[in-house]
Amino acid sequence: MRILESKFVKGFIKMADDGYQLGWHERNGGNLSYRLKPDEVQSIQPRLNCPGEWLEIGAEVPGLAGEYFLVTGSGKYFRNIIVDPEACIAIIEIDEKGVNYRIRWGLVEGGTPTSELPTHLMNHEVKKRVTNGEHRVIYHAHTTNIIALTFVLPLNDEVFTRELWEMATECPVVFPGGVGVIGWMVPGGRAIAIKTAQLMEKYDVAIWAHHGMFCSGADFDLTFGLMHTVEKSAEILVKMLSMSPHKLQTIQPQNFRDLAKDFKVSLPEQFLYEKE
Ligand code: 2HA
Ligand code: ZN
Repeated sequence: MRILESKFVKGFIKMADDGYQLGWHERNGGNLSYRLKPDEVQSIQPRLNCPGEWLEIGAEVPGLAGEYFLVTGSGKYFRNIIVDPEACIAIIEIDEKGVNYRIRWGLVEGGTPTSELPTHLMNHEVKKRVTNGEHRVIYHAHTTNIIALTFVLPLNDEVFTRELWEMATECPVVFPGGVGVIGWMVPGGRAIAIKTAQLMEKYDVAIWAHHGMFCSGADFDLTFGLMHTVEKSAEILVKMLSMSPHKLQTIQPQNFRDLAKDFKVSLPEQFLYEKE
């Protein structure tokens, strides 16, 4: 099967372009990665390039030994992915120890995988384990409204989750586990990868203060939909706070408990605290 005609590559490119169209990927902002299924690796195997040299990931991910990922390239612009995917994205293979990778397809004009490769792969390793292999997509975007909120809300999981849940009834159903938040850190390295992966043990959404968001999911639709829902809710909160610092009415803790029962989701009580 020609790589660019594979369903997973088409889905990846569409998702990247959808994010660009929504304004989440200025310049080279954001990155995306997908863990291939064994039958997808098999279907494209004859079209992969001869293995090149092994390069360091910058993190250890033994749980991903031998896996293949489709990833965006470092410094590449999301807006160019749809017009020239082979120059902007790559398929990489992880070695048997989970410490090196090599490029097997793509980045035809040169380059390396996303600068956030340590965070992507550490998140994948956690999610592969805690979801029994179900999650395959990790997505990082510079979502305007979530970033704006990191300047005015306290940087803790409870406040962010609760305020986002209150802004749209669908939110607690779409992300019943809540969202995790980390304070500002230098991006691109192992330290922020470790912190983010810790949040991914528990959440499908991790917010990086003054930077953006990471989402994890089983497929492109679910992961994009999650990012979109969280960011939409943040947009409503920004609008609400711009009109008034106070709510005249809102969704109350007991309303959430009633919703949880009918929609068969479990909402941790940690997020349903009473406000003064
Ligand atoms: O430039 O978004 O976090 C890519 C990024 C780094
Ligand atoms: Zn970023």
